[in-house]
Amino acid sequence: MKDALALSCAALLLASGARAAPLTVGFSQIGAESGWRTANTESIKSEAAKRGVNLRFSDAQQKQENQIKALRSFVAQGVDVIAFSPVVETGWEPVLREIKQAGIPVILTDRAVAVSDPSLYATFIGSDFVEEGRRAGRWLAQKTGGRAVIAELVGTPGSAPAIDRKKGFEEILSANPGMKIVLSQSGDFTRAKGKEVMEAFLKSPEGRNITALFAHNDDMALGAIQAIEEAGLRPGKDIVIVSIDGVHDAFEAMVAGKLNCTVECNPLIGPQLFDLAAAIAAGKTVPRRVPVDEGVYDESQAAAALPNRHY
Ligand code: GYE
Repeated sequence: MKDALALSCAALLLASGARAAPLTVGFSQIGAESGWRTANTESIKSEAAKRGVNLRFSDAQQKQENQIKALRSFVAQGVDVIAFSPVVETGWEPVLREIKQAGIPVILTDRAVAVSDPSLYATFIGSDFVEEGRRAGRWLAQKTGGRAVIAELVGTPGSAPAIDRKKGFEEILSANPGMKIVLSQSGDFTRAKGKEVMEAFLKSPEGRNITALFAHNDDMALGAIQAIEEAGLRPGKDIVIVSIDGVHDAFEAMVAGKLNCTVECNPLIGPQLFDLAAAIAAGKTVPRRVPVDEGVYDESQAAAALPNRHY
């Protein structure tokens, strides 16, 4: 009854030529851990401003507890739609149930959650991280002729991209017995941690034999490149490096011959996010899963592609 009334009011407003109230969207962002994340935030904020969406934006500084607090405050504020990029996959059911009870639709952006009740969110817009891991693995298999002693810089533990990228990459390794991961540790998707962990890798006994590095994102690869150079080795030559995201600095590193390949993960999802939010708020049915378009770029394509990179 309440819904029907709200709908007829909206219809009346539209018929009278008046503009409906702007959409209020609460967005809980993970943090600012990488170039990818900065571009993602910028895409969401600028698209909201362009469309006149009333955006309540909250930065969780990479802490799940801060995200949960932000989500609860969006419920208290009675926003129209809640969107968030979950830092890790698990631990969301209680707060998602509270949001559902308040009747507010949820859009997951970028990262997925593991929940047993699929009705706890309306849709998920983001990349296929397993496929990104496969793409990195396939590229490395081709580049090395299927022979590589690999160090792996893993993303944030428990996060969807860290779990899925590893899974996709290892799928390719299982078909290539000459490729092995000998070192694997989290660099938390940041440049500083990527550098620190790579330094430790290079000092370890296994580290002396590394011929390749798989980093779950560009920022960790960029940090590792510094560590490799400081250890007197040539990144991109002595150690072949493949990472994921496709941020501007990664393209520059490829042009400089220090990074060999980046698998694109597109952060510019603001327009698709607010299309979905508007459709859901208008009571339309939307797909459960909305993918993002992406490619793979190696060093031979970097210089030509660089001027057109928007993040
Ligand atoms: O690859 C990484 C960021 O969730 C896809 O998070 C995102 C990942 C991205 O910190 O750079």
